[in-house]
Amino acid sequence: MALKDTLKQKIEAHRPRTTRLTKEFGKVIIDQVTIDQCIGGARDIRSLVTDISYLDPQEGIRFRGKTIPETFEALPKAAGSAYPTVESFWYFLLTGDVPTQAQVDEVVAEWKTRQNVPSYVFDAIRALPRDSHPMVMLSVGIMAMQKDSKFAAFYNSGKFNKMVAWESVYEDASDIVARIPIVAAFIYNLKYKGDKQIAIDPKLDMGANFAHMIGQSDQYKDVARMYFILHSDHESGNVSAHTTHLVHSALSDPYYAYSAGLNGLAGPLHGLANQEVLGWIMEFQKKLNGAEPTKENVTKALWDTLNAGQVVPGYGHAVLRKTDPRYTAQREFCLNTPGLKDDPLFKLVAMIFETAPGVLTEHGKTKNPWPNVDAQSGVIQWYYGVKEWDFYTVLFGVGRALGCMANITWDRGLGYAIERPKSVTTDMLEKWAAEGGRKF
Ligand code: CMX
Repeated sequence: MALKDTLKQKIEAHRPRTTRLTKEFGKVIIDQVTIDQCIGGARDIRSLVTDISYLDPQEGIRFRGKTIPETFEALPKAAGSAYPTVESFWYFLLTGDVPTQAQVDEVVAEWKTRQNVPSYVFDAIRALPRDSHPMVMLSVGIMAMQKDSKFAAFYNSGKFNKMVAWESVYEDASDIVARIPIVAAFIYNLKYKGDKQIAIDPKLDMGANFAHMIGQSDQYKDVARMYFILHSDHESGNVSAHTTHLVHSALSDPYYAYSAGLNGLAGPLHGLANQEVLGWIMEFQKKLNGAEPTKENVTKALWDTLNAGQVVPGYGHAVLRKTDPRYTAQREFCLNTPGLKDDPLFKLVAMIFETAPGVLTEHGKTKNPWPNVDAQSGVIQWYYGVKEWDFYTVLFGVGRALGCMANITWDRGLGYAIERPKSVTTDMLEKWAAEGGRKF
């Protein structure tokens, strides 16, 4: 059965569960909110629902109930590769089912029909100053495509119907995930390769085609597949996923929503941390002035950063309390790739991994001294020659589109409400503090 038909069945079967929870159990209490959480970024407050992924603080992410190794193991692999195609992962994220090879082939074929990025999108990006950040270019590229939003057209048609609205979100979402690697490759070639563009190869799956379009080797095809899958989704509370969900909750279409999500991903405490990690490493190497990195000089560099009041990029997490399994998956990729495991940059990152948790623990501020996804990702890109590290967050953004788009398709399918938490004043907090809590 085609992906959209399978999804229709799944959404319709799921709807009564959501309806029953709100109608029969809507007043059941599942959490409480402290002043710390109110001032401190709503940390840990259970107020979002998704079945697409779940982040356990100790174990890390599960996509549709599967850990990263289980996901890679279960999904059909790209021809001649140890990694699944991004298209098979998309099917899995949307439906929770491991697709057959025939179902994957259908998605690959479907994405081909959606990859035709209008020329005005490229014109809009080209009109930006060439030294604009590539995340600005990506966000503008997504916004420029909004004109053709099928969801917006459906809303404006006068025939808008909540029960089927998800179908036009699915159409936009599928267009976005199929087109975003094409836009990203365009930005790469525009910014760093003198605007020498490479045409789509219609024979290739998404990851392989992205590798081809940025002029990469065959080996990089698996890097792209792995990278986009690993960065796809991290439940709903992170800045990019939450922003996308929030903006779409006002029935802004997927283009408005994901452009906003990308703007959040571009923050240094979120996705931009992968660029910051490489920047930090390069600065450190400059200071070494040709000397070998050692545990001692890495420790000193970490303390210099902390004593300057800065964060160590790639370390810490708002939810995780152990090494991010996305870090581990990339580290294993490095260890299993001859050449990469002996690469000096990989060795340095491995030494930071040995050193930083101890330094951060001694520093005593962060609740999680372990590395996150961003600590390892740049090394792989660098090794394969993608050395323009301000581009790394764009790669994150291509992957993150999968999770954000799958989530808002389900948001509409289940008719989730416009998001509108309540704010309070400082006077109110002081009053409740004096009274030992708010009286209900
Ligand atoms: N280096 C130095 N200090 C850190 C730190 C780090 N890597 N991580 C956290 N801290 C500090 C915080 O800044 C905070 O300090 P203040 O009390 O002075 O404000 C304190 O430790 C407590 O923070 P926390 O509760 O452990 O962490 P938060 O949930 O507030 O923030 C995160 C989480 C990721 C923003 C933070 O760990 C951080 O800034 N890390 C570095 C940037 C980074 O790698 N971001 C990428 C995260 C993954 C992603 O989204 O891509």
